[in-house]
Amino acid sequence: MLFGRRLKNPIKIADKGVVDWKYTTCGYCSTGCSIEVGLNAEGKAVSARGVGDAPVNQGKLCIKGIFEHELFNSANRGKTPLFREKAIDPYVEVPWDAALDHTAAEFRRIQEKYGRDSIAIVSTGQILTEEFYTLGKLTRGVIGTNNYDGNTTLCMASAVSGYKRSFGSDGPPGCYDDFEHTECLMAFGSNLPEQHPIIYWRLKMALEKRKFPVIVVDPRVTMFAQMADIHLPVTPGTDLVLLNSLAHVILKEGLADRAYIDAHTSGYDDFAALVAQYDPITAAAICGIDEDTIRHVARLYAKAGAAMSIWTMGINQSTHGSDGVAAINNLNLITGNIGKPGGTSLSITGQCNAMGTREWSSCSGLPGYRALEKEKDRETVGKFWGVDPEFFPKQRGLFMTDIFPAIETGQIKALWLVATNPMTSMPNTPRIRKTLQKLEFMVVQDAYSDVETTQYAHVYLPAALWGEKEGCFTNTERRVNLVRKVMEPHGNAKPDLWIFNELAKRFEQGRKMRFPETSAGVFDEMRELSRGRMLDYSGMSHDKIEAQRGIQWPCTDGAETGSQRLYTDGVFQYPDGKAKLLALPFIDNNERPDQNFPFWLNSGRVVEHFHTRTRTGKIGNVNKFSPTPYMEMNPDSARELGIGHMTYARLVSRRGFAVVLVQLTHRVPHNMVFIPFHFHECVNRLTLGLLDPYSRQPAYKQCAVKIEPAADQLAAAAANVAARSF
Ligand SMILES: Nc1nc2c(c(=O)[nH]1)N[C@H]1C(S)=C(S)[C@@H](COP(=O)(O)OP(=O)(O)OC[C@H]3O[C@@H](n4cnc5c(=O)[nH]c(N)nc54)[C@H](O)[C@@H]3O)O[C@H]1N2
Ligand SMILES: Nc1nc2c(c(=O)[nH]1)N[C@H]1C(S)=C(S)[C@@H](COP(=O)(O)OP(=O)(O)OC[C@H]3O[C@@H](n4cnc5c(=O)[nH]c(N)nc54)[C@H](O)[C@@H]3O)O[C@H]1N2
Ligand code: SF4
Ligand SMILES: [Mo]
Repeated sequence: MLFGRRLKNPIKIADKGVVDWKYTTCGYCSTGCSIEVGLNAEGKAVSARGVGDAPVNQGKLCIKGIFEHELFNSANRGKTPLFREKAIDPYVEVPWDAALDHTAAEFRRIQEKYGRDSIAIVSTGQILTEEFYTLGKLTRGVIGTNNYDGNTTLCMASAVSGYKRSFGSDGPPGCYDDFEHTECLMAFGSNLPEQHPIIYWRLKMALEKRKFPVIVVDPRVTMFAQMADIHLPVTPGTDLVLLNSLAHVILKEGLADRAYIDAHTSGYDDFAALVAQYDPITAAAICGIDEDTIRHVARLYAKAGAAMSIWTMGINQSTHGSDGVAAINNLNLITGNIGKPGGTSLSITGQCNAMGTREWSSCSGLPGYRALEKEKDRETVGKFWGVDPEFFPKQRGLFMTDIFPAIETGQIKALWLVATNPMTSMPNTPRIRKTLQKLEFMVVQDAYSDVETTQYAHVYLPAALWGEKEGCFTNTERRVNLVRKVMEPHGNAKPDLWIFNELAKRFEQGRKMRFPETSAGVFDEMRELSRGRMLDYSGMSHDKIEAQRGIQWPCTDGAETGSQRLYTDGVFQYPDGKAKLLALPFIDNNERPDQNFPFWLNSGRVVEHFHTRTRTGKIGNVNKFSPTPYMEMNPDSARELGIGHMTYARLVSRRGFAVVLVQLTHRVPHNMVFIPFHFHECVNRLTLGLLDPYSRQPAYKQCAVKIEPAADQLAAAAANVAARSF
């Protein structure tokens, strides 16, 4: 007799006819998985697989990575530059020369008429590091506007700011290997299983070998919260109160690491005086976590031999984003958990190369974590590039979130968007639409011609996508990995590096400077500029990076490989070598639910989609699992309002309204709804986006809405379909 599998049809893996596998690095999230793309005999990309000996993903990929090769042939890729005189005219196709000549001429005209800073450049966390470096050189050294920033202000700015305030520099100090050593993990506002599935898999692997407590702080019962040992459903926007209270208990009960505090930190007295005010009873009333649980978690964390914290957007996207990050750093400093295996403060980054832009794009300063404010840094970079240091501004200009209001007031007349789609991703998009219509000149440089912003632009420049060009990405654990060119660019699209170099040639100053044509040439410049610095790249080369499947900085010249952790010697980047313990009072400044707008509106992501869906919305094998904008709503609140499962509801905020399909679930509490932000004309029509005072990052996760059943369900369904199409 035959049993089991032998009775069933054997599993057949279709032979896709792969004749060549090409090494590259995933272009979606910051996990940094090594991928191989399979090409068939005709040179078509037909498959993708994880790289088995890659330290990050060890052969695994998430659903986005598995189907990433399908991007090469996805719909509505930009094929050729587009141009129109007025933003209401139809576009015409033009050759590259014409598009670039016109762009450079318009930039010059506008700068001559309104001043150097009347042009704004907003980039991304999704192009290659060599491209970031070159865009920085073009912006800082040639075009010379100070209003230059990236979408990382929507994403990582609070982490950057918190790291700088605590440690004297940006740079996540830990690594994934810390899961193997930690004795307690606390995650704040991070939905790791969906947003960083392979980092989550690393955590699960560590937990299979050795049990340690996992504590998840999130107002929603996410997939991560469901697997946690302790879930703390914090009141939105009050993590800072919880963190101050944890510190309160640790100090009061004598659980702090006094030796570490004395040797490696400053500011203890002010910090201790501040947290003394956050006793668990007072804190519980604000943050919604009961006093006993606060005490229990504080003891668990402080008594663990090594404890680590990770966090993502639940912390960063808040009016206390930067303070929240600094408070997490405080927690780890007072327990001696920085720079040791399993003890760290690890910001989980967002986009594939959000780290690359922080390190090299010059958005907030100069390359290699240099500051515009420092004369020595201006001189070093000026000399290296062949630019008069006096040409550089002496402090950073506007953040992305301040650039749009400056367009409204007429201070900024031209905007160049590189790989970002603010018409869907910025808060309060009805206002962004009106803002973009005020521009005299706008350029969109994107891999897709149907990106919503193209509707408001004068010039569209089609960019080559990940895998159609070569260069580096840096991931969450500071690992520099290599994207090899797998495929020729689609149609007449060009790599961003080529576009930046061609534009540089169209300015007199650019012709005097050196702009290497190849990304390896650019990488050589970065190596030189990084030599001896914290983010030392001097021991890396493209080939060495590929051979090791990624190298963590610092990697000094001659070193065999990189370094897993920062601050292992307890020496920080402040002049006195000490980290700062910061006193962080909580100021309740969010828009909160009230009688008129009784629900918290929370927003975030789902595993299948990436951001504004320009890519994942076109990959059938991904889109089919999450094709429709929807809202998570608590069944009890829905019943009270007469709203049924899978019916449409109308949400109203003080900014606007949106119609969404309702999914009833206890994942969200009674007074909260959650909407993935991936869909155009949906959640960001409602969001307020109050800004963090340090990082200028919007508080996307907290605003107030009211909800009613949609009167006309058929019309609502039609609107819903429109929101998911391109
Ligand atoms: N599939 C997929 N993966 C991605 C992305 C994607 O678009 N799709 N994007 C990448 C990028 S750029 C980023 S930045 C990351 C984002 O990764 P995550 O930050 O993990 O994802 P989000 O869903 O935005 O938000 C995480 C959680 O924050 C919680 N939250 C809301 N308010 C609060 C609060 O006040 N306190 C706390 N503690 N938590 C709160 C939300 O309930 C939500 O569950 O993901 C990256 N990975
Ligand atoms: N409500 C709400 N809003 C949010 C968030 C939230 O949690 N809630 N999260 C925020 C966060 S964390 C982020 S990071 C932002 C993301 O916001 P955006 O940056 O606006 O989102 P993307 O869709 O990733 O836009 C990137 C664009 O780059 C293009 N692109 C991809 N690769 C390349 C390339 O190599 N070259 C060029 N030139 N173009 C390329 C893509 O086609 C896409 O149009 O959204 C923010 N908005
Ligand atoms: S986890 Fe992130 S980097 Fe890895 S395959 Fe998925 S999207 Fe790509
Ligand atoms: Mo992000």
